[in-house]
Amino acid sequence: MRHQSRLKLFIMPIRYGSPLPLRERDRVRGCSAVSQSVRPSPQPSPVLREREKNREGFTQERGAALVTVLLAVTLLTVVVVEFTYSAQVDHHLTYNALKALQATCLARSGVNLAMLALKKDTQNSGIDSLGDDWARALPPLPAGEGVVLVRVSDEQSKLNLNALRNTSGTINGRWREVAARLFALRDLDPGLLDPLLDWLDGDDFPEPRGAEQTHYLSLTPPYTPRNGPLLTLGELGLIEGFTPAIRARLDEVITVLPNNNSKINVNTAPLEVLAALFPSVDQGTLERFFRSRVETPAHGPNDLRERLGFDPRAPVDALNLADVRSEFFAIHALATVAPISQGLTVIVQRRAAAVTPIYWHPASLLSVSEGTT
Ligand SMILES: [Ca+2]
Ligand SMILES: [Ca+2]
Repeated sequence: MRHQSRLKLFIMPIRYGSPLPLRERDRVRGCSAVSQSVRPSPQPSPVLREREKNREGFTQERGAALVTVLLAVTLLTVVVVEFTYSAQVDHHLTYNALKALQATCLARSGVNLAMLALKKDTQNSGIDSLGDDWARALPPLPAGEGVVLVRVSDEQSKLNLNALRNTSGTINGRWREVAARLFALRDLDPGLLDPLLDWLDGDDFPEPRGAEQTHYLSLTPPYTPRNGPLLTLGELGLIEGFTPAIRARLDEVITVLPNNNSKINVNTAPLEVLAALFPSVDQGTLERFFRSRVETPAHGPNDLRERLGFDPRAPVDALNLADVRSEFFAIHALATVAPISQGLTVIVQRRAAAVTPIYWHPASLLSVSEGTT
């Protein structure tokens, strides 16, 4: 019986269709794998080789297509990024242009407001002084999205360079002396006046240290002197010797006006201009007048003569170059519509109750701030 049961157990695993125990089945599979590995591999048929070759070719084509797609995606990404950047730049440019236009319009509105103040001032008194409404420093005025700062200054508080030239084209000796004293007070060589006078006068004969057409035609590039009234203060840069540094030192005491008969307003002129105009008046008297004129401006030639200590009956030539009212003013406007600021300076002429702009130019922020002090 024991032998029969052992034989039965031995026979059972090899019976067809009967399940093998797991351990036995793995052993049989292992033997089969070993037997397969040691079995010599048969030579692939030509059909299999062709199929294998096709499969490799297909794999290579798929790789090339993937690279192409990646390149296309990269290029599209670059184009989209560039387009987005350009769109943003265009947006900022348009935004800034709009704000600049708004700021310019606001600055022009500020100029119109100052012109109205100058027009109304004619109804108040017959004199112009630093105590007038137009001369007051107003706070910045809000308007819509922006703010505008407006200041008015008296152009006749300065020496008008065109007054050095008579209408006939000759040089005015009295104004020449005033200019020479003013240059000296500013620590500038009065010899600088010579090329300026040659630029203004109608002849072609140079002053001792001057320069006429022959000199300017020898420059690179060559140009000819005006031989007439200056059109702008910037024209000084064309005149021999007037470097930017020298022009900067004269900036607060000289101007260019179309009228060569304009006088200096003693109620608004800087102390140096008064000293150049009245060299015979001692410094103490001039300073007392300078300090008192805001509260008590000079009302006319006789009042000025008395306050400066002149003899009531003695002729004083300098009094003929002085005035107590003004015809020319400069309006400085600085408008800001964030983030853009625009500056504007306008020279206006006031006749009776009419105020007319005669010269507009964009002003740098620096020049506007200077005009506001
Ligand atoms: Ca000349
Ligand atoms: Ca000359």
